[in-house]
Amino acid sequence: MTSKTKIFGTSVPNLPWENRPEGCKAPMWRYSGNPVIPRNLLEDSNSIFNSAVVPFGEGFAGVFRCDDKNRRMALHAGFSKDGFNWDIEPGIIRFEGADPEVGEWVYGYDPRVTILEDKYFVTWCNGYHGPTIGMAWTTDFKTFHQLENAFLPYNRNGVLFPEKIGGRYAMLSRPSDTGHTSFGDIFYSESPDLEFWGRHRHVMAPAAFELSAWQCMKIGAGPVPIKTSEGWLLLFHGVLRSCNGYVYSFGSALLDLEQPWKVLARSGQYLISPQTLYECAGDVPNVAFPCAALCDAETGRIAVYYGCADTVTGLCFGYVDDIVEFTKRTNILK
Ligand code: BMA
Repeated sequence: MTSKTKIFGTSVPNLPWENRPEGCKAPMWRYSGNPVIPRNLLEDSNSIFNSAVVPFGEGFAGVFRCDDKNRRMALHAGFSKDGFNWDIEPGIIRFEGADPEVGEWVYGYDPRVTILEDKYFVTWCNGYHGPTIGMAWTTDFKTFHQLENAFLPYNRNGVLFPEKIGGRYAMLSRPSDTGHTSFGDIFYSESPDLEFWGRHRHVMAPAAFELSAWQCMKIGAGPVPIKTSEGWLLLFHGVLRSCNGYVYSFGSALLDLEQPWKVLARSGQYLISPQTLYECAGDVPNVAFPCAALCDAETGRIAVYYGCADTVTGLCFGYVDDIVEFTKRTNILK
């Protein structure tokens, strides 16, 4: 099958995949074997979720958020031949080479991995007098070279674009506070060298409650944006404050290819909201939090890894054509 929407990227014919279940009309559907990664894959893990994977060698590699049984948040490398069965290293990633001021490990969570030029860049929520965006690169998922933090605290959901835009490196992020932030807009920043970030631009605010309640309290970028002929396809999480706490769902937006702070379309409906038992029950109930997408440019297939209830990792699937059509059909922008 060839898609109408072109994905500018590589073919990943072996991406983990399951066909759309019979009778399902939704643009994305869940893997029947979810959760794809259980909470106790490591002997000492309390939970494994909000994690990032990329094609690597003949298979896949990733950076995983594993909270341990002390409930400390840390990052672990992992490898897989098929994207379903993962071997996660029991030891936490020790980032090397940073200025000691920045390199002192406090905590790390919610990683993203971007393939950029000839390296794999990791961005994550890094403890430095509060949460901010940590950065490192690797070529083998064994040695990780740490860079300066991209921003001042407090910030979360730093997501690096997979190429320079207008001659500069580009990142989305979500300024926040020290705690369970009750606000949050997505911003765009540029850098000439991956160290100094500026030219900050506003991308999206939460939606009006009356328009799209699942994303009315705060929003944050999810997986690395996917470059398509219709714009950058961004999956993002949105939060609703219910009488029973926060509810995390995710939807989609299309951003201008040259000026990604300009939003072309934004879904009013969610793609996935917490509905299954593993999304609704766990350490933090009612959370679907995407951090990675594998795409096969050849067929337009997309596989998304998302954290479920801050406890396990789920996998869901869709075609780029259906997700782009859905984004436009349910668009809430005037
Ligand atoms: C956010 C982050 C995520 C988490 C979510 C729900 O603020 O801490 O890691 O999945 O809350 O608890």
